[in-house]
Amino acid sequence: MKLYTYFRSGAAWRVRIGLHWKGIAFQSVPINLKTGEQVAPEWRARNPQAMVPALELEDGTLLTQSLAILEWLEETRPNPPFLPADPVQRARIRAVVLSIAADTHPIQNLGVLKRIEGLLGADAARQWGHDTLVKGLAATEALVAANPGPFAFGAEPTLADIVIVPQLLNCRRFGVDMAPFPRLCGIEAACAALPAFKAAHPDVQPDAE
Ligand SMILES: N[C@@H](CCC(=O)N[C@@H](CS)C(=O)NCC(=O)O)C(=O)O
Repeated sequence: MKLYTYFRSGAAWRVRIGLHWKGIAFQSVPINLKTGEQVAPEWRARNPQAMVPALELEDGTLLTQSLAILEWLEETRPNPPFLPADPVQRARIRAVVLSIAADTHPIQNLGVLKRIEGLLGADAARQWGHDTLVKGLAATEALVAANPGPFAFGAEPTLADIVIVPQLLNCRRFGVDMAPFPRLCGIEAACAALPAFKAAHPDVQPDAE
């Protein structure tokens, strides 16, 4: 399998964690978001959304959207699982996932920030990114605060942890003060010790700067 990825992309990072977690060998194919490779006609022809990640299967099928790829992984390789058996827990985990992946990440991704910068300037774009992240973090912290640790939903990591960890590094890049989010920082520390999270970290990717 080939993963079209960028070392700093939070969405690609989610999929890298998922692949390592399931023990699936893959080749990383970097798409450099800084130089605009994602909008080049060759890439847009493959992924009309002009984004990473995308996973190319052995038969050439290209899967896009990190959550769709992770759900495909869970369906085709159920062990070890990302999601518990209990439907209520699964729904609660997916709610945390979507609080980040649907309600926070998309409104402060590279394309959005570039557009704000073009309309209102670099300071406005940076402020927008920062404030959007803080609002999202506060909601996610509250959603998991009462759960047992050390992971978001107890003793085992789940899909929620896969999505939380990349988001926290993104927050640090925007200079967000993490002190008000102790539960999320605890989750990050617990995940940092796991091999799948270590292997997927941006710093150890072939295209890391
Ligand atoms: N919902 C998508 C989001 C993908 C996404 O936002 N990718 C970013 C990197 S994290 C990207 O490719 N951005 C390029 C751009 O905005 O030009 C997913 O989960 O896969």
